[in-house]
Amino acid sequence: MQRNRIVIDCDPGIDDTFALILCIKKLDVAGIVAVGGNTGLQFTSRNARYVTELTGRTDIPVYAGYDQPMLGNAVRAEYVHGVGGLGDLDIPEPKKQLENEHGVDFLIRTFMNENDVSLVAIGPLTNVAQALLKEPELKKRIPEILIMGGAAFCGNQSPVAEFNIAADPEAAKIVMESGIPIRMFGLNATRQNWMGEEQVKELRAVGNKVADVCADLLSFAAKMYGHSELCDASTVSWLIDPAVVKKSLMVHIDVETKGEFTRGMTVCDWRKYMGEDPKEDLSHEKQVDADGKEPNVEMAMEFDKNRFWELLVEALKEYGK
Ligand SMILES: [Ca+2]
Repeated sequence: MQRNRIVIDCDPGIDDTFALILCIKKLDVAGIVAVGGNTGLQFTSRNARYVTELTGRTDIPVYAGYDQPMLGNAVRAEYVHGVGGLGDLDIPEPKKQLENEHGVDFLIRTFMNENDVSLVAIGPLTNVAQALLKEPELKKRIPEILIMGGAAFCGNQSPVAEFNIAADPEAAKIVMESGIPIRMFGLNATRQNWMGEEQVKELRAVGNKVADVCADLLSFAAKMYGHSELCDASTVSWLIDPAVVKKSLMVHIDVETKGEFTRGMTVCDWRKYMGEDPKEDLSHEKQVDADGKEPNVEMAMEFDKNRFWELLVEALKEYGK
């Protein structure tokens, strides 16, 4: 079932900002919760408020959640997003204030009282896991979580772990084992979306303030790394236009929390797919799934980056001149 009303838990972040801009224009955003991730909570919660001002939607409440992961030290990605999280943008201190309620309490209040709201989680899963621990009934109330995180194969924070999961593996494990239907957009899908200087020009051509900020952010990423995958924006586009994901597979995923080399890995059980598709199978023979665990995640496998780009540019044009 396609739902339009969402709550976004995020750590803006360059690609989070694109995701917020897309969602605010195309969906009904009930609230935004900030989490520490790409950078510290002081910046992610500021940046979320900045985006509501940029988009003229200061009516959307912004909440601060947790800054630190459930265990261990915080992992940051300031080398990707800049210390303040928005590249080299010099953003004004927002006039909009944070809500007084804690982000976790907002998540609990919203999902315990409202039906048909989807949860979009595009940062470390700390807030979501803390909410599930604080209110055990919550797992029966959240109809779906769309997650940017994990990887079918290769990681980025480590050879096997993706950043959002590696930043709080215990939280990811709690969410993954909650029984809540999960759609996951991992690195295997984001890596199909390479946006660079060519796309910066297209964003500039839109000619409004929101698109200009997007152009500045993408330009920062393109200068640093040659491209951006716009991971979080790619992820939320799945909610707005399901056809951007051309193929997805139901798979059982466990989160590794202990491994010497593999902490934060999303361990995907592909055994039942072996023998079906040579792209996902080197053995070409069906393997026995000895664990018999049911799939708990719908994982994006093939992404239509052209369709995504059309959707993004269309949304930016809708912000007007
Ligand atoms: Ca993010």
